[in-house]
Amino acid sequence: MSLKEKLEALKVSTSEEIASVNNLKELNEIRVNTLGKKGPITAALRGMKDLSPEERPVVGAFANEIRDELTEKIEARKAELEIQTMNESLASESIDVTLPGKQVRSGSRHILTQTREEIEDIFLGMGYQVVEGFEVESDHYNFERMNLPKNHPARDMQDTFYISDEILLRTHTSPVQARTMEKHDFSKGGLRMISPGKVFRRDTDDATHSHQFHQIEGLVVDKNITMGDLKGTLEVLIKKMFGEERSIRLRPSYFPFTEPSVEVDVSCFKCGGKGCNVCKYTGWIEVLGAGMVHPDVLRMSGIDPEIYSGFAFGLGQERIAMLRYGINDIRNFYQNDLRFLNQFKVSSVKGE
Ligand code: 2NL
Repeated sequence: MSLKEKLEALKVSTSEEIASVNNLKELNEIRVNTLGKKGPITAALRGMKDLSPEERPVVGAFANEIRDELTEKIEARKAELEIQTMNESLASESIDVTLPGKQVRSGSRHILTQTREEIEDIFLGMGYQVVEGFEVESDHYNFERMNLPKNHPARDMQDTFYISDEILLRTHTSPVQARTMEKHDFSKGGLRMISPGKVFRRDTDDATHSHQFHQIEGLVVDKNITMGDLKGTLEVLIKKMFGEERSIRLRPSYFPFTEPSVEVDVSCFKCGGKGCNVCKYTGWIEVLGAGMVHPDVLRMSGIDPEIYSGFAFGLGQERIAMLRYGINDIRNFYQNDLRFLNQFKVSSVKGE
């Protein structure tokens, strides 16, 4: 058999093999065995040195032709087999798009957080700043600067968590206001602020008392601030929290840090003021305490009470939420019972 005949036979047998092969691995083996360095075509091209100079270009061209033809056939078969492999895997790997999806269990802001944010929004809308401070405070800022004398019962070990003689867990958020007041630059205008946060009192927990609760205090100091400003501001707050139909009432009271001091009542939102079990047949419900900032408290923060005056108030977030939602045990807020919390579930995306 001449070299040309051998090459012709190789072309025929390899073409048959390519056509009948059924996977990419075997096809690759054919390519390596036929066209590779150790394959018959390479060998044929090497054997040309034994041919006559006339035959050499003819056989060389023929060998190249066969190599190109087989390469093309292998590439074409490779493309076919790739599509076939893909179709087979698509057929075996099916997905059921009708299966129900995995449920996403979303959380929600706690009802006390919702209450705080609602109150913050009301005051932000009136140009107040929201200021947070320390939960661990000094006796000086917590009591002394609020005009509570050394022998005042609130300063007793029985009522306050002391860390040392001078350091304690704050019993109200007033120290935040004292710290803000003394830093405020009144040449740039008055101060309008609220301070929300945790406060601590040495109480035995029951349905209406907790040793730790959440307070929001408010403070306005400027020239010409009057009791009228206090009443108008609290009326806005209370109507937004309890309904536009509500009215408020101020009763005289006493706090060491305000003079005069008042307790603030809202007209009963259940009976409208006629008298019922919620308002204990008085028509009114006490919601917070307030007053005009005591001149000594202003003076201790470096503010001249002859030029400036102010009002302040303090409310319990728990009390407001208990009244609004008819919650009768303060401990519900802290037990993380989902049956309680889920009653106040709202979308975690604000405004949705
Ligand atoms: C309550 C109600 C109140 C204040 C808090 C306050 C803060 C400064 C100056 C004066 Cl910096 N007062 N806060 C005033 C009145 C009432 O809380 O029932 N407290 C026992």
